[in-house]
Amino acid sequence: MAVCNARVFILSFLTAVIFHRSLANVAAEGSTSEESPHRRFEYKYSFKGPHLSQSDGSIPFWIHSGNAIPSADQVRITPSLRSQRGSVWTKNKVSFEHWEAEVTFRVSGRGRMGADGLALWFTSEQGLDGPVYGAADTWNGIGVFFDSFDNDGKKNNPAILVVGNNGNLVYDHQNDGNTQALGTCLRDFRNKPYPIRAKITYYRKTLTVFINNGFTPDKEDYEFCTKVENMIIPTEGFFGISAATGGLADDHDVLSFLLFRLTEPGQQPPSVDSEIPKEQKDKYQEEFQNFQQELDKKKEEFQKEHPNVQGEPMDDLYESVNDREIRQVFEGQNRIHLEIKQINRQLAMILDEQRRYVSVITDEVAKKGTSAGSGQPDSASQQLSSVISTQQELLRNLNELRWDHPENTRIKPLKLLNIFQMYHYHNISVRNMHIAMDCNKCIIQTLNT
Ligand SMILES: [Ca+2]
Ligand SMILES: [Ca+2]
Repeated sequence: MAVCNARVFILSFLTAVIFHRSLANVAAEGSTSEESPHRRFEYKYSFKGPHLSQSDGSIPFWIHSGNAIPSADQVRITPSLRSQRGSVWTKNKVSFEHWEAEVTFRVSGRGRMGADGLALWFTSEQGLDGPVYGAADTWNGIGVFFDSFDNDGKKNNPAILVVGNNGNLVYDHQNDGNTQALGTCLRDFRNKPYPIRAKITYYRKTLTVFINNGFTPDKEDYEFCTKVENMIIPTEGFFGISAATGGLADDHDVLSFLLFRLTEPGQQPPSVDSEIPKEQKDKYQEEFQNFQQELDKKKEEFQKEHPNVQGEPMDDLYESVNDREIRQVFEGQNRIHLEIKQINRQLAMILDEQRRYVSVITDEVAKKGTSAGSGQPDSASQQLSSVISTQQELLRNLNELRWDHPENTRIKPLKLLNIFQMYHYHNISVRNMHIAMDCNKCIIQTLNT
């Protein structure tokens, strides 16, 4: 009897477990479409400052070729010289089913137009050198191109395009890959106040490109650029960034490349230890220790050379060239803004004074008019009337000027030229107002004598 009871108990327990699990599955399946995938940073396929390169000029886990120059806080893929080609590639192949890459870069040059552009790659082989933005043609995989130069003259560059290739396609450079692009969007990515950020997601066979156009310091300010569905890419391949210049030349600087492995919700992301063979782990450990020792040595040297700054946080001591330029521009704008505010206050004071003078003059004229009796107006009072109407005109202009003031319209960033023009205009106006005021004083004195 006891055995029978136990069986019934086990059976009902199992039924409950199965029922519960199936409910859980239904819930999980119903919600997978909204849940975002698990995201894990992959340092072996990434680089970023402030210690991007090692003392020998190499980038840990990456190789660079051509004219690329790695430094502590960026990789200059090409300098702004004619006919340059450079690239960086992961040393090892990546075989993630889903991934996301975040790339931060600047394309800058003195010309109104630049060339040729920058490309992000995921390809079955490293395209170390070649004619497609500094990398090999007839690649197998995908390229996301930031095409600066308008080769076909259709006025549709700078543009961003996604081009897939199975190893047979020759890139149509002369037509800016027009007929080969699987997705495209127009974005001017050159000479922006902040670095451009591109986020490329390959998830469930869909490739999506988001762009942060470098107008704000907000890192998450991404806009949708393009999406390619049912995109088949090699199951394993190398990530790369390449760039090239032509007759025109831009600096193509990459500040960071960060790779994330995506795992669908409900699936267990593989543990880090299980996927790295022991010998490789030892090698990385050794590389890391060397790097650490070198860093400590550098720190010591720095502290010896700069005994005064010991103990201060290291990050505060440095400022990159770009940070400095942006800071200077903003400080300059701020100063001009304050000056214009000051001028506006002066204008308000002058306006008040003008009103007072006009009323005094009007009173005086009225008095003289009554004392002269009801006869014909003499030439003196006619002159005074014309002075008064001029004064009223002046008052009206002043009022309009105040309402045109940037305080009322809000200064738009980077319209420095306009602000300078406004500044000079206001300055001249203030000088004229002062002359007008002196003139008023003369008139009142004349009237009183
Ligand atoms: Ca082009
Ligand atoms: Ca074009």
